[in-house]
Amino acid sequence: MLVRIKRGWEMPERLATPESVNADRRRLVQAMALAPLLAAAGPLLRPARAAAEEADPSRLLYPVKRNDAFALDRPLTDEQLVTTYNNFYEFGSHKRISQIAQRLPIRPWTVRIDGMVEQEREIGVDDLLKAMSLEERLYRHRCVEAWSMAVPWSGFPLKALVEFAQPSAGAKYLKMTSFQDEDVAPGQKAVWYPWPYVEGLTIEEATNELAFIGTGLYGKPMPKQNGAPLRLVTPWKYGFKSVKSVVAFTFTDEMPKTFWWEIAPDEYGFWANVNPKVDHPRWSQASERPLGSDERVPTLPFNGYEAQVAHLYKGLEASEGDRLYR
Ligand SMILES: Nc1nc2c(c(=O)[nH]1)N[C@H]1C(S)=C(S)[C@@H](COP(=O)(O)O)O[C@H]1N2
Ligand SMILES: [Mo]
Repeated sequence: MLVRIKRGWEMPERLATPESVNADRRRLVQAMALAPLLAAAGPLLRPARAAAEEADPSRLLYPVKRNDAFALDRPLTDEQLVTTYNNFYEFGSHKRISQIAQRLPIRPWTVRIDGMVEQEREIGVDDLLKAMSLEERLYRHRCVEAWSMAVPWSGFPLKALVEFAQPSAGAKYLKMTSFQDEDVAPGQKAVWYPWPYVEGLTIEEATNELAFIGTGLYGKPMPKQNGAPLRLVTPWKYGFKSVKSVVAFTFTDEMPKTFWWEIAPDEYGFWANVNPKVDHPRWSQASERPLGSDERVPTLPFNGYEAQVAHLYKGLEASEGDRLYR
């Protein structure tokens, strides 16, 4: 995804390269200027970082037991890549946000459960973690920009949170909202984006066995750049559905207006199911580049999860058509 002045939209990495190269060059020049200072400050900075890591009270919960029902057809992506190549527009519209994302305070972290529920409530993330049974799952992830990864998430089924929330019978959608704090996240000063980042699922999708709330990665608490302390994981959909650092789960009978849909409704819709046969208006979705590889591999229908989720969309093909796949 790439921003030009007053307008945001996504591009394949290939086309985005010229601008990100310029931005990287600027950062490189800045980094070179700062290098001697940083080297001197290194010993001072390190204890602060260690203290921040120790401050995550969930660290003792990990690693959690792997659920072997969710296996992979490909090797896991290198952890170093997964934690340094990120999309998190709150911290910048490029991939190298892992350092600046460390600014995000993740404790205390309160999650609001509201809208069409038995009773609206707020719960601290550590109490929520205690109420849920954590497991590890190996999932594929396919970004709409045509790069992909395969990672071990820790967390709990979204279905368990829906049951915990006790939605009323009329609720049709679950809307998920990310944090908003422009003092922490400089990207949120870009007023042409419809902050906060919002995503949504139908209740049927949210209670499908694949829908997952990620709270950890590679047997450790979720890194901030990957969406600490909790983020959605919907592996059969394009990655932009998997909203990070969620602060509110809202049950509603209206289809939520999602972040990328508001920016470019013809390119990034509500459904966003992976389909190699339906191209993005500006590039092919037939193949993808696994992070860490130079070779492209074919993209699979529903990102390889057709058996688990295709039935969710059977009745919708006639009315929604290609909108199911972008
Ligand atoms: N709040 C928020 N969530 C987000 C995004 C974002 O910019 N902000 N980017 C999305 C996109 S496009 C992708 S591909 C994944 C990337 O997740 P990762 O950095 O853990 O690989 O996060 C998704 N969730
Ligand atoms: Mo993405």
